[in-house]
Amino acid sequence: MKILILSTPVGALSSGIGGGVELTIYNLIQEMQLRHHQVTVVAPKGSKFANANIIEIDGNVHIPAQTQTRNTPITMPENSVLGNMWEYARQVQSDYDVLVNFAFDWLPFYLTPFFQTSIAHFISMGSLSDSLDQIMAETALQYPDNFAVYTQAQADTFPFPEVCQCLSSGIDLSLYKFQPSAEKKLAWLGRIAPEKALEDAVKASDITQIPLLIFGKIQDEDYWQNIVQEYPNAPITYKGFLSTTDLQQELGNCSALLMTPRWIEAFGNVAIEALACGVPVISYARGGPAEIVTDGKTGFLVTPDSIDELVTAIARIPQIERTICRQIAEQEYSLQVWGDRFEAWLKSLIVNS
Ligand code: HBI
Repeated sequence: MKILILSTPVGALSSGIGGGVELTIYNLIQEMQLRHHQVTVVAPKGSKFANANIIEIDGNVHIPAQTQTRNTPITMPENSVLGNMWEYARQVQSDYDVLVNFAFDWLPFYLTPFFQTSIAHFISMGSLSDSLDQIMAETALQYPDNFAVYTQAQADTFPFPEVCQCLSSGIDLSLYKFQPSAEKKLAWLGRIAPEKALEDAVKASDITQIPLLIFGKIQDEDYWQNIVQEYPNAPITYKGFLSTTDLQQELGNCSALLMTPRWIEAFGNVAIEALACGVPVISYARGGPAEIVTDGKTGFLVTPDSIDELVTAIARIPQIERTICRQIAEQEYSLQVWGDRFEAWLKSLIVNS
């Protein structure tokens, strides 16, 4: 297949602003190239990925949808990078068998009927706005095979769950080394922004006085500063936005990963990264992580927003077998298994002209 991937307009690939969708796009490129498909990526200027064919597009990035309210009108910045990306796609579409959209934005959905080449829409978050839900639902009505998500929990947040293909996610397990034992440290991993509720993990660290290592891009500086000021005695260390190689080394040395999503996390790639290192996951029973973690086996699922239950679960970490965590990652979340599902979906959309 000749595949054209259109990235998120919120930031350049490898900036970390795109969060989990950056990892998904990177993995898709690797997996499809392994399968001898031709892959080209259209992304904002400054995007860079190892061994990927990236077409960099100029223009202004979009406001992250999760910072808006449900009825915020759709905005198109002047010289929108998204508009420019899709103008490029319009011009070259006949060179490709399928286009894959990763933008969580109004335009690509609206454009679907105007394109001759099939557009596969991969939705990377749960429902965030009424106007986006509406344009997606209208498009899904006409193109019911063209919508895929990570999890059923994510699909259920939209008015069209019945047409969503749940592809789950996967990671390159060869990049993650299993560590059979760990120090008495906790980890938190992800974009540092309100919807991820880092403050809950910091509070749990403050209560237990167990060191908490924090990894990820600081997307909201004020939010981060408020947490630091509110919990001066919490034993937290900000480790930065590390490469996978460095991240997995540090993460694997932790006794558990804390996941505290305030929103319906579409998947939670960080959960399978932890499991791949043998690290149990303690998460709010909400969204994607609730479908990834098996309570009592690969970690613990606690009542959403209950810090007391986080603390109780932290005391139970020794009950989890770290080898089981790695085994589950290998059985359920390898790139091969995920790549097969994604490839089958794309193939199903190619209209042999
Ligand atoms: N916001 N407007 C907009 N468009 C996106 O593609 C987008 C976003 N916010 C976050 C985001 N993508 C990714 O970080 C998540 O899909 C993972």
